[in-house]
Amino acid sequence: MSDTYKIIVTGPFNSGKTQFIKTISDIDVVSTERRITTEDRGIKAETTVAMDYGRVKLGDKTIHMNGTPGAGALRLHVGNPRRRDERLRRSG
Ligand SMILES: Nc1nc2c(ncn2[C@@H]2O[C@H](COP(=O)(O)OP(=O)(O)O)[C@@H](O)[C@H]2O)c(=O)[nH]1
Ligand SMILES: [Mg+2]
Repeated sequence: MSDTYKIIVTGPFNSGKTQFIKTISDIDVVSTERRITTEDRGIKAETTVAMDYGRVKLGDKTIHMNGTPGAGALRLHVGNPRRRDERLRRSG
């Protein structure tokens, strides 16, 4: 019988989550990269807006990997409301 695992790859913006999944996945990664239009575009051109998905087989184990958007994007929704409003103003 084969075992199936799911892991969540999470962390701050630009920490290598998407690259990690692309590097170890056996399949073409399902990605949701979109061009950055805020001040962060100076750091990199594209960022994950929904999820990354990849899959790797290790022996008889199948590992599904789900990558989150960077914590900066999540902070827009769950973080300190004052900072969220400030970010929204700055990102237009
Ligand atoms: N030197 C180095 N750069 C990396 C590594 N992983 C990712 N990067 C670079 O770091 C930047 C952010 O990677 P990305 O996967 O888009 O980060 P994410 O925002 O966490 O999904 C990109 O320019 C990558 O090429 C790594 O292991 N070593
Ligand atoms: Mg990413």
